[in-house]
Amino acid sequence: TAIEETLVLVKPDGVARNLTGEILRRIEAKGYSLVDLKLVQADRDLLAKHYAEHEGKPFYEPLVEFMESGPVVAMRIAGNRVIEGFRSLAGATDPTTAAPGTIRGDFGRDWGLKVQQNLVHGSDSVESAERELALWFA
Ligand code: DAT
Ligand code: MG
Repeated sequence: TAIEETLVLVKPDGVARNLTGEILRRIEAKGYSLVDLKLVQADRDLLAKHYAEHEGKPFYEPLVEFMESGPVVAMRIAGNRVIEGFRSLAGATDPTTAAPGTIRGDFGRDWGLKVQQNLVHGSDSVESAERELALWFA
């Protein structure tokens, strides 16, 4: 087995649309465990560190502005292969093409805004998860 922990964020659009419970319900229904959870108003410094890999890309500024536009729910989630497993629950980055049955596929769509408002973030590797959990649950 490979028991892992991952960082899940319910982004400002997910919190504003009252989807936090539905997202957590899916995580728990899959059998993953909630280890820690908090509502956070992220500041620029935290978001710059969180999204350092995307600095300089055309969507970076609108992404950071979107992420600081309202509170996010940060969750520490544990389970066997949960990093890959949550990415699978979340679905593809673009909510228009994310498969039905996934969080982004079922609830997300292209709102015609500058940045994809795709409801959730999930760490993409063991290294990212360790780095991101240290940032959000310092
Ligand atoms: P993911 O969130 O699926 O890991 P990512 O790490 O590549 O995707 O990008 C981080 C976020 O940035 C993503 O959730 C939405 C936004 N984003 C990514 N690619 C984008 C693009 N081409 N246009 C607009 N926003 C984008
Ligand atoms: Mg990513």
